[in-house]
Amino acid sequence: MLNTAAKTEAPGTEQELTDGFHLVIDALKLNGIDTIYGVPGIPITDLGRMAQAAGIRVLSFRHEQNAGYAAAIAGFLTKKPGVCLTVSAPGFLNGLTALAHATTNCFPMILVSGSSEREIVDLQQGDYEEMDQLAIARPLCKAAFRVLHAQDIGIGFARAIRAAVSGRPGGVYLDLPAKLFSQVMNAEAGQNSLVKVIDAAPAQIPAPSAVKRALDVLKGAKRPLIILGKGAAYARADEAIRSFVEKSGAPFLQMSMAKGLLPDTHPQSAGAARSTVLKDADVVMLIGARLNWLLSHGKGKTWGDAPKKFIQVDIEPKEMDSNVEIAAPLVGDVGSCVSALLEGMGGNWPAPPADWTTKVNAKRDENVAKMAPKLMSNASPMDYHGALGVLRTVIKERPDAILVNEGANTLDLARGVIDMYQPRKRLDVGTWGVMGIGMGYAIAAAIETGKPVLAVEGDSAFGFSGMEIETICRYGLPICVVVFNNDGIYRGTDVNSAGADPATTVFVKGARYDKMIEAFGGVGVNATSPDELKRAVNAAMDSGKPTLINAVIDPAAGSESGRIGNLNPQSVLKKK
Ligand code: OXT
Ligand code: ADP
Ligand code: MG
Repeated sequence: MLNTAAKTEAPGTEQELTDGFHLVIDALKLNGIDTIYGVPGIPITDLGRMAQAAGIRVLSFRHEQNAGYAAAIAGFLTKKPGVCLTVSAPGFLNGLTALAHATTNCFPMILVSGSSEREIVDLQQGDYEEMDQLAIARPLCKAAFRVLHAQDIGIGFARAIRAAVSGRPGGVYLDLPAKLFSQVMNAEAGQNSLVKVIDAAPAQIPAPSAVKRALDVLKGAKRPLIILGKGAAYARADEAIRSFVEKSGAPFLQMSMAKGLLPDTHPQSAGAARSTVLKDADVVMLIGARLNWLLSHGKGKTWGDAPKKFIQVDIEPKEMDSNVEIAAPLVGDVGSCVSALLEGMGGNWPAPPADWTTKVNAKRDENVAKMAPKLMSNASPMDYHGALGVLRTVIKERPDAILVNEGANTLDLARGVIDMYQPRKRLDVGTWGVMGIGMGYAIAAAIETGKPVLAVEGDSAFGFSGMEIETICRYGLPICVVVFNNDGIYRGTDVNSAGADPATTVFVKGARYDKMIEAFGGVGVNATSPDELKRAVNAAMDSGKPTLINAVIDPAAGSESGRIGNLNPQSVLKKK
């Protein structure tokens, strides 16, 4: 049942009317969008209220950036565009980082912002929150549209939805000037102007010749490697991917947000032999993964000197040859490509040479054995491995839970320690390494999946979105936030030898983040040992109550920038 505004006052004619408010809501509902993440304010406060009254879930955040991250990850989790609703100018700008993040990470998201009237903006007459938002958004997203007339709302939303989810998913900006909402039109004409998007993300079927070429290259491999990226996780072709990987017999590497497509404990997993497989593989098959900085651009010492052939499965044709020559480009959606590959493999497929898989498995088992004792550490204050060993067990016992993770050491060490068992359960900083995704991701993960969420946060990372702890308590979400508190960024021991100010990377010593959540009625726990951490996390996951655990980590335990310290420029001048 769509909304209509009111009966006409026009003398002598009985007609039902609708308006921009109602048409926006109808357009969203018609296209199955049932959740909005945002921050109220002029000119969209009433839109949020009316959307809520019409049965759309409207989650109000404390900062638009976090609402935007929630919308972005909602898109990744649901394959429907996540919607972030903001006020004009400052609210819009706060949402931009998330819009750009969604676009960079190929998450479907629509940033809907109220805006000033064109006639005032174009004459720069100094409106309330005046800004040419559409022009500013356009370079940062996949597509950007503005709607000026109520009868165009249907088309506007249809274009935004299709742009967000078709082909390579990404962020879309939709600009709604304030006066649009109160524009009135005939209700029937209004309904007829709405568009239910048909086949918004059409399958992109690969060319049979490309499938054959890819299989020929893979068959010729002596040391094959399959790399699964978050595009493969997004594609929701889990069964086909698993069957393909297992049929190939090749070792596989899962990028951070692809972990769990196959269990990290799978016999073909090479996650714990990363350096070896990247260096020694002679054929590398990328499935929904880019050869960007996370894979050292496919060249240099990470990849060793031995010549390699790359096969790449990607929905974006322009991704091919982005960094190195792709010998077998396979353009299409992961589901269609992997199904075609499976079909082309026929009944039996030659296993990779045993000397390769034996070597990889030996290296993996050696690294796992090396790490094992570290995970038993009972040090207090805790070191990273002791604390992460606890959380590794929690996720193993609760594979349904969603793990949100950000920080530097807290991120990089958790990635290798916490095995994932199911797809789309590990949500983290992604391609840009963005700090601040934590609470928005945790909220959307809880809302969109109904599953319990464990957010493992560096204390600095948590600080970017920590005020959303109130949002989490307000909606009573089953989110357990564990703040790895090492008193600072990377560690808490840096000293400023030049004066009284603290060093640039340290925080208040012994801060008690657990006290924050108590202000909003949540459960706060201070954990100084792995045992205390284990009890607190399990209690939180069992209770489903919003919980914040301040995990006291040794301030000296971290390293600068975690595992990417090499990216820091070094001054060649002698330190004064
Ligand atoms: O094979 P080898 O021998 O090489 O070993 C590898 C694996 O085989 C092995 N491994 C295992 N061994 C045993 N068992 C198991 N299970 C296992 N699994 C793996 O381990 C090694 C390493 O494996 P890994 O991790 O897979 O591989 P590697 O080599 O690390 O992979 C390379 C990369 C690049 C793919 C990987 O490192 C990666 O994905 N890195 C992501 C890095 C990233 O994005 N970091 C976040 C940004 S850092 C920085 O920018 C920060 N800032 C600045 C800032 C940001 N980002 N944003 C904004 C808005 N403002 C500012 C800030 C402020 S981080 C940060 C906060 C930091 O402070 P916090 O307090 O939050 O955090 P703490 O550091 O804890 O204090
Ligand atoms: P990771 O960081 O995990 O390696 P990236 O974000 O670098 O992953 O790469 C994801 C890739 O997946 C992008 O190039 C994107 O075009 C591609 N992609 C996203 N969705 C699909 C899909 N459904 N089918 C095929 N490729 C996809
Ligand atoms: Mg820290």
